[in-house]
Amino acid sequence: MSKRYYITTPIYYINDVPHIGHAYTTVAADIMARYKRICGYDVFFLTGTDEHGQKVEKAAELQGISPRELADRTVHQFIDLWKVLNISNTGFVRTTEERHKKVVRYIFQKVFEKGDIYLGAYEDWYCVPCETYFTDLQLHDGIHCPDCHRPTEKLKEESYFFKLSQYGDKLLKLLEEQKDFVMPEVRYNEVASFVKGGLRDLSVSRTSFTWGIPVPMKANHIVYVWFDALINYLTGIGFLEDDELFNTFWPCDAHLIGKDILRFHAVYWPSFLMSLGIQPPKHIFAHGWWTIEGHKMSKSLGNVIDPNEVVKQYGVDEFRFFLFREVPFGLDGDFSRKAITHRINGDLANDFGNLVSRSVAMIGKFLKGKVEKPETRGGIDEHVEERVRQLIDEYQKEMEAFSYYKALQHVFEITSILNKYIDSEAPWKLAKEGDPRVKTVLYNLWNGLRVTAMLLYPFMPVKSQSIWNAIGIGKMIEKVSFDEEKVFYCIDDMAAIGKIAPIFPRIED
Ligand code: ME8
Repeated sequence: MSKRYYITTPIYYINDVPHIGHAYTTVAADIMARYKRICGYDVFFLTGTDEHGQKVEKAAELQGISPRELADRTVHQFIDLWKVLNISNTGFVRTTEERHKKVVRYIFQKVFEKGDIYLGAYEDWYCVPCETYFTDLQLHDGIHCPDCHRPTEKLKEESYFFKLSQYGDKLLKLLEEQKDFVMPEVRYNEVASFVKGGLRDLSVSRTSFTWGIPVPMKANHIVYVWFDALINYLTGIGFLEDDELFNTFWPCDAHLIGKDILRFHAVYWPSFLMSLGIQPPKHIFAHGWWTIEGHKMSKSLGNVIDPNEVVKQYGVDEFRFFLFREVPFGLDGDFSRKAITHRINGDLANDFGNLVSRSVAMIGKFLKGKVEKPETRGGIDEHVEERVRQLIDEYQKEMEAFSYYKALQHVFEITSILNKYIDSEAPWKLAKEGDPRVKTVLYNLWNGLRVTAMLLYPFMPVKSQSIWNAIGIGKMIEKVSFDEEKVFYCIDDMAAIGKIAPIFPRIED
């Protein structure tokens, strides 16, 4: 059986247009999906939109349209942005789809029949934007939401409850047995201490609005938007519809999320699944938050970054690359025009772009555009090849752990080694002296570039292909096998390489 990998993004609320934060998680998942595919995995990559709930109902009301109209309008902005960003998702769930509503009703009923959902009454402080209740003790300054700091309102309603309090020990056992269930470690610790603090039953229905999925046994109750939303991870791979697909891909390998929605994914979600007798996901990775030029991104500050604009100005691969080269994945980061310009000019135009153009020019001039298998090899040639091989292994280790930042550091160590190799071996001198080692050095450079482009492929799918084409490789990079390509070789069907336009033009400040 071939290797399988299932990765998801959160499903995004459609009360707002997509911004850099949504792009971040989705590109992160795309990077892993592309990486796993060239490592030989059959990948299912799911994203989608969260279209129910009070927040959406209120946003539609403000615009004077129905929630359905708002959803239909905004969902296209997400779909279009994913095209612009070259997102290679294989599935997309809208929570308003019939196939999803059917799954939610089925699961609610099942958990109810098991005795894990019961009818009770609820009175507490409710935060509408977060769709969450808080106790007096949790409130900030006695009235504000502890998460978003906006005012909460007192709400009393009849409600169905999920017996979350019964799942504390099971969750602790899961956390104990699977130390990488929640990543990175700081988030694992956060979840563990939350669970150790004791869990209260969770309200899983609302009667204060109507935009959502009615509870099967009492239609004036609407299924809590988070109970509804989390289930998309099952709907998307054919739960109740396509057992073969479902059994192939569940349990999910990785849910990628922002740190803001950790508790829903790492506490509630596995508890719902345990109640259903379905295995929990293997990993939940929670990343940090972006600020913009040092400020929190917010509509009122007018600093919300539209990824379409960034792409227009800097290029799609440059944007994708920046997001993961600038900040270790997992930590918070700051987006600024200065920082993205600095990264593009430094890493891409100078270090990598120059390496490509110098190498291509020399292969054109000294070898008539084609590299050949070397006849003589000196110590330094072997050393370079060996070092590159080690760095590829390091890269793979880091990629497996979602350490994209470190993986990219290894890639740029390779470019730095290759740049130094050119300077120290001076192929133009070897050519002038008629020394056959010129072939060896250019062969190593060509191979170094070839593997570097492949290592960058998950981050920069278009540019890496351009580099392969520029160095005479006609293959589609997305179809290759990582293991076959990571060794140094010489190809017979290499196209002769000639002059190329700069692949990474400099950005003027
Ligand atoms: O929470 N920096 O949807 P949402 C980094 N529908 N990432 C950010 C960000 C920022 N400044 N702002 C948002 C929801 N994100 C629910 C999810 S899943 C079953 C339901 C990213 O539209 C980050 O991934 O509010 C965060 O978790 C997600 O957008 C929240 O998107």
